[in-house]
Amino acid sequence: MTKRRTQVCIIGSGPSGLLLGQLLNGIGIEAIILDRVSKDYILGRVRAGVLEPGTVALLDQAGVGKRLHSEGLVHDGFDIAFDGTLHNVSLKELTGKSVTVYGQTEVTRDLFDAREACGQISIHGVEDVRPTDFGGATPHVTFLKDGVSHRIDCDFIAGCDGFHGVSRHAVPDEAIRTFEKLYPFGWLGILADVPPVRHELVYANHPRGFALCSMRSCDRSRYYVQCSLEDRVESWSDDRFWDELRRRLPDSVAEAVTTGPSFEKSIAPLRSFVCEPMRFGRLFLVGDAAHIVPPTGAKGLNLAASDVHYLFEGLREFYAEGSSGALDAYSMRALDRVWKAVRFSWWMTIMLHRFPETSEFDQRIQEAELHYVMESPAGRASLAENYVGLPF
Ligand code: RFL
Ligand code: PHB
Repeated sequence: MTKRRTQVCIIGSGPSGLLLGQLLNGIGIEAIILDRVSKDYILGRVRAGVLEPGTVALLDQAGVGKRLHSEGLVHDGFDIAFDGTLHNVSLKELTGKSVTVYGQTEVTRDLFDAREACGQISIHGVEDVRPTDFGGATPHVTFLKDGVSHRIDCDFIAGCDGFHGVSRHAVPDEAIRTFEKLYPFGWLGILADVPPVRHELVYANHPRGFALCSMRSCDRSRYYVQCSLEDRVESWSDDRFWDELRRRLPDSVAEAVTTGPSFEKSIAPLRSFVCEPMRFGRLFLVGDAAHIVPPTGAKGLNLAASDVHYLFEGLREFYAEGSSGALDAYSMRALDRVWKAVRFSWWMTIMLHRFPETSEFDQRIQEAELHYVMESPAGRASLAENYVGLPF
């Protein structure tokens, strides 16, 4: 068994792990990052697209904001479509803030580049990763790489290994509580190199189901339609997808959609999940390892960023001042913001999707909610305040 030592062992090289690593590097704290898959595999995942201003500020703090500011698209609002009409939500007027459309793939690429430039150690292709002894003062992580056993001793373990990772499962059942809600549908998403239909996002509520028009750049579009959980990607030809998308949009928008061949097509189920607490001795869960939200509120990546902020502040204080106050507060501070984003994502999801077997009463309630939110200045302000992200 080979042995080494670091200050923070980070499990997972997604946006949470990489961002935490970069912030720590900026103040001279050493971290080793482990991931079971390769960098190319991670960069091949198509996920989030909308960054809150707080996330952008944190990426700036980590020194990786340059390309984001030159290539990201600043959006001052978005549209909600229902009853065949577009209703604009002006984030700028309602909150004074904007969001930035810049794909998670690009955020991750920038973080990988920065990590390579600073020469910190990342190990990919690891197996059988085990966070161990985190209840005491001498935690360590063991893993296999190319059949050889390794051990990393550290001060802290950051479990940034996503919903299917090992960190959460390393915690004894009696020490953790989980909360989960599954939604009876998924999102079928495509990427295509065609200009976006509008310069801002369109979230559409339609009798045939939800649809979302998003983008990655001025010539790359990201579109989604609500689909059944039984649907298979193979049964959705590009033509079928474009037809279905256009049917769910107001006529004026549908007519303006530019179609073309898709180069990515996938189905994601929708889920809300939270585990409590998010800290177990010297093991901290961060991002999707601790919580999942349906993508309707565009919150998953942004919540990962706020967790990273709280943990980074705790570690900074610990190493600079020898105080564990902010580390002790990590779980409480993170969960307070997590539950508010879980609530917002759930609310956007139930307001905008068609549920199988909805009663006429529930349908009328959904319609009344949409009308109320869009007509009431207080309703719009609440929507906008949550969409740009609550403070952290
Ligand atoms: P990630 O990105 O899942 O990264 C976790 C990393 O941990 C590694 N890993 C392990 N490493 C070592 N040992 C193990 N045993 C390991 N198990 C796992 C994995 O290989 C991976 O590299 O979690 P992180 O960093 O917390 O980041 C969270 C975000 O990725 C996530 O919240 C968002 O992408 C969620 N999400 C979306 N969020 C939005 O804000 N807007 C969106 O439009 C949006 N679309 C999506 C999404 C998530 C999706 N998933 C999870 C399939 C669309 C999809 C399809
Ligand atoms: C995306 O561009 O992938 C995206 C944008 C907004 C959402 C969800 C996904 O709410």
